[in-house]
Amino acid sequence: MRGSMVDIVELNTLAETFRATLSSSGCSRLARWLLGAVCASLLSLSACHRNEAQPASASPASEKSAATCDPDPGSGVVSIPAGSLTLRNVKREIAPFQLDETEVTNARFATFIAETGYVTMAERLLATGEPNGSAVFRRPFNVHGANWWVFDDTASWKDPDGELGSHEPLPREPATHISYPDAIAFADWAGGRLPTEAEWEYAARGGRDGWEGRGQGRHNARDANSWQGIFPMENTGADGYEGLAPVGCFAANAYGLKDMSGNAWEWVERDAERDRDDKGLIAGGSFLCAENFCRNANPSGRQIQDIGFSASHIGFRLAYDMSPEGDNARKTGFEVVE
Ligand SMILES: [Ca+2]
Ligand SMILES: [Ca+2]
Repeated sequence: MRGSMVDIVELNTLAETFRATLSSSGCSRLARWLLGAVCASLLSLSACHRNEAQPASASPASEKSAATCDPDPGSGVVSIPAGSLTLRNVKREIAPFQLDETEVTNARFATFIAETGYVTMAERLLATGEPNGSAVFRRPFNVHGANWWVFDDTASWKDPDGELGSHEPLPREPATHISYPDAIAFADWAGGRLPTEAEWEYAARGGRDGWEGRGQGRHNARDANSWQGIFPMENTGADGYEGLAPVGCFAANAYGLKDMSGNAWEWVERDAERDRDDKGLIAGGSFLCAENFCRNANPSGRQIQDIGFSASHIGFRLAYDMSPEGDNARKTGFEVVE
C-alpha cells in the first residue's frame, strides 16, 4: 500500500510542515537529517531557479525538429583524450579517461539493484515507516502561486512520476531520483567513479571551446532535450519530448557522448575545496530547462545540490580511469566506443 503524498503547497509551508514533523515524531538522527536535507534542497532548488529566471529570448522552438532515437543507445563508453579546460579562471589539465556514452539507464540501474539489493535514499523508510520519497516536477495548472515541485513519498527511480503520475519508466530512460550516495554506490559496483566537474565539462564540450564565457544559465544547447514553451505553464514538446527522453535520442557531440546537455542533470564528483557541508554539484541541465527559465542545458550548466537530495530530473553517468594498457576498471561489460 502506498504512502500518502504531500499536496502542492508553498515550499516554505512544506518546510515548516517537515520541521514540525521532525520536532514531534521522535525520528532517528538519520531520518531527521534526511528530511532536513530534502527540505533544504527543495528550498534551495526553488530559490536557485527563481534566481536563474531570465526573460524569454529569441530561440524559437520551431528551430528544433523532432528527435530521432538511436535504436541501440546507451551500450558503450567513450574514450576522452587528454587536454585542458579553464574552469573558474583556473586551467585544469585533463588526463585521458573514459565516460559513459549516455546517462545511466533504468535497465542498467535495475541490474545493480538486483545484484546488490541496494535501496536508494528515496526508498528508505523513515522512523514513521513511510518512505523518504523524492521531489517530482508537476506542471502547474495556473501561474498564480504555482509551485511545480511536489514532494512525493512514493517517488523513486522505480516510479519517477510518483503516486499521481501516469508515466511508467522505460528501460532506456535515465535512472532518476538518484542522490549522490546512490550514484557512489552504483559506481563502486560498476568499477567506475563520478567524473570531476572539469572532466565533465571538458567532455561535454566535445573538444570545442565554444561554451567558454557563455556561462551557466545563459543558453540551452541545441540538440539537447530541453523545454520549449514558456516554463512552467506551456510545454510544447517541440523537440519530441515533454519529459525525459530515452538516452541517445539527441545528437552526439564530437566525442560521441549523448545527452550531456539536458535530459537529466548529472552528479559530478564532490570537491573538498568547492563543496561545503553536505553540498554537491549537478551538471548539464535537464528537460526542464527553458529559454525563459534555467537555461542550463549546456556544458557549463551547474547547480549546487544537497547530496541527500533526489528529484525527477537528477541522474548520473560514470567515468573510468585508464590503465597504462588503455583498459579501464569497469566490469559491466559494455562496448568501448573509440
Ligand atoms: Ca523536451
Ligand atoms: Ca544529461
